[in-house]
Amino acid sequence: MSKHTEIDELIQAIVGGEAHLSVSLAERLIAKGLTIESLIQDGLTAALQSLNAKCTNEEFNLLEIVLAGRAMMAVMDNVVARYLSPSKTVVSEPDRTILLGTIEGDIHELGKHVVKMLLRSSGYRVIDIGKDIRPEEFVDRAIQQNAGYIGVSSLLTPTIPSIRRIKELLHKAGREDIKVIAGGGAIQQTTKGDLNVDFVARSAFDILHYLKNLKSEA
Ligand code: B12
Repeated sequence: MSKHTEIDELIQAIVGGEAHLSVSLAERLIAKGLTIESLIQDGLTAALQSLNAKCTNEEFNLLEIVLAGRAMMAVMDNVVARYLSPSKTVVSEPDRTILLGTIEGDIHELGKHVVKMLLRSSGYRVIDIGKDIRPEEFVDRAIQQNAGYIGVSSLLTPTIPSIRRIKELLHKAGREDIKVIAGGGAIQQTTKGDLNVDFVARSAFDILHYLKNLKSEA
């Protein structure tokens, strides 16, 4: 069976909420040489995205979406976690510390979990402050925790004004040195100017490339 067909099979298993099957299909794909990046993007994220139509005001199938989310997380915890390099010594310096949360009005957090896992396995100190978080809290907590970065996740378009506020508040506090990175479905078509942030990540891996580039520029 081609890798392409097997990814489709994995997508079907996740959409069907079959956690055990999803884990074994993902393991087989990795054993055949699929990269972790492709597993996350073309398998896990694509599976959840295909549930788009089940998550509208007209049709809202909570059970189906929740089961698919669990199957996705089972693959993250049982397969992806094993293949990511074990977290190196975590340094709590600002340029290795990221405060991560989902913006106010939004309770989506599967994408945030993926980002957290990837960053931690790359040696970053990640402070996850949860979902439905006010811009003020992002800023206060980032300052308290001595974080060099704020990672803000959003899957709902109406949250954009709140995202824009984070940088305004940082400016008021005289802390524009803290960089704001936004990611998540709702904002992938926007620019950093639209969101008033330093970087818009198109995927969880994008933030790793961004941080690496910043380091090599420094
Ligand atoms: C799962 C899901 C839910 C679940 C969430 C479960 C959970 N615990 O997270 C539940 C059922 C609760 C839910 C609820 C709702 N949902 Co919903 N949901 C989805 C769905 C199907 C998948 C999202 C998902 O988890 N994808 C998988 C993850 C891995 O992908 P991701 O989040 O995009 O993350 C990737 C990247 O974007 C990136 N990333 C994400 N965040 C960040 C942050 C940083 C810093 C970085 C660097 C990267 C990054 O990393 C990830 C991996 O690459 C989407 C459909 C879609 N097309 O996305 C709708 C969707 C997001 N939902 C939608 C809606 C409308 C709702 C509801 C309002 C529905 C309702 N009628 O109540 C409520 C929202 C309630 C609220 N106040 O938040 C809309 C949003 C439309 C819009 N643009 O505003 C969508 C797009 C569906 C649609 N019909 O269009 N939903």
